[in-house]
Amino acid sequence: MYKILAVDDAKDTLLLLEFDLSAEGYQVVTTDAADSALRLLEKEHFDLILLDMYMPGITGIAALEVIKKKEALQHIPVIMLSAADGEDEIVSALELGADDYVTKPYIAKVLLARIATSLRLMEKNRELEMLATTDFLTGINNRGRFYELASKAFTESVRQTSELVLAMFDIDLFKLVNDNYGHETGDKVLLEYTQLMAKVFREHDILGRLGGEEFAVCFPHTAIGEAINACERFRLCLEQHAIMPEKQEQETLFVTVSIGIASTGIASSGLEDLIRRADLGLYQAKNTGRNKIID
Ligand code: GH3
Ligand code: MG
Ligand code: MG
Ligand code: MG
Repeated sequence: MYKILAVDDAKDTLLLLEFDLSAEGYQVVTTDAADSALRLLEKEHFDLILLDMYMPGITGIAALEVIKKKEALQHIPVIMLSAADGEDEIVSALELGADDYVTKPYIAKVLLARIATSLRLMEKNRELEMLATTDFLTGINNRGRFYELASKAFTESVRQTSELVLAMFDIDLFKLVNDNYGHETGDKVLLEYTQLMAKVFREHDILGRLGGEEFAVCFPHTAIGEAINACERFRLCLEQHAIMPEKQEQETLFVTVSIGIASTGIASSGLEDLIRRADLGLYQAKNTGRNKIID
């Protein structure tokens, strides 16, 4: 059920909105001031906001600006509601990021149709965002999304002077898996590998598939020793994890992984430098026998 926040200083408008939206099957929360609306938005999730333009205190327009600047809120569709139908007002609301504009007194049928349209677009955007940021085969962050999240975590770690660790993973001799067991089994290995990763690492560690059989994990607020322990746990789990090939006559198979690790602990000049050092470790792991971690 979609949850809509209706904000208007006129009590009669709120009553009408509550009646019309509930009748349509929406969950409605109403409030008569922008500041309390902003507080509600901090605490609860809403799918859409109906926002009056003119209210005493913070105006709807000012609240709209705040909402559209906040990363956590800017994706929520906002429909402005106002008795004012001056063209400049409509244009400025839309320019500030309002998704639609409805004049009061509103016609229930039209308002409901516009709400449905905004919700449909929001769902489409969500779906597109998911497709653009998720790796299709494994369902974890793709390369672009991983670097976006790692970069944010890096900036945060600099601000808080807390340690951040980056680890690069490359499955050993993976080409042989494809050659000996077929591409489908190769895909199955990648999938089980990812599931194992998700199980071993913590919720707030950032996982990503960089491409092919290359993965990365970013550990925010983590000391290098802790990250090495976690990676070692993963390396051992993987080594012991038996995978059933697609063709049943073939024997179970095992894969191993090589890992390079770098930390912001030793004077780090940026995320690129961290990646370069982790890559260097990975390269050394590959060149000195594989199935190991080098920091
Ligand atoms: P190394 O230990 O040196 O990393 O050897 P390797 O065989 O793992 O390295 P190489 O880079 O030569 O081979 C990677 C292979 O990964 C080649 C490619 O066919 C395979 N691969 C990449 N993406 C996928 C995928 O999505 N599915 C499957 N099944 N195989 C993939
Ligand atoms: Mg008003
Ligand atoms: Mg590779
Ligand atoms: Mg490899």
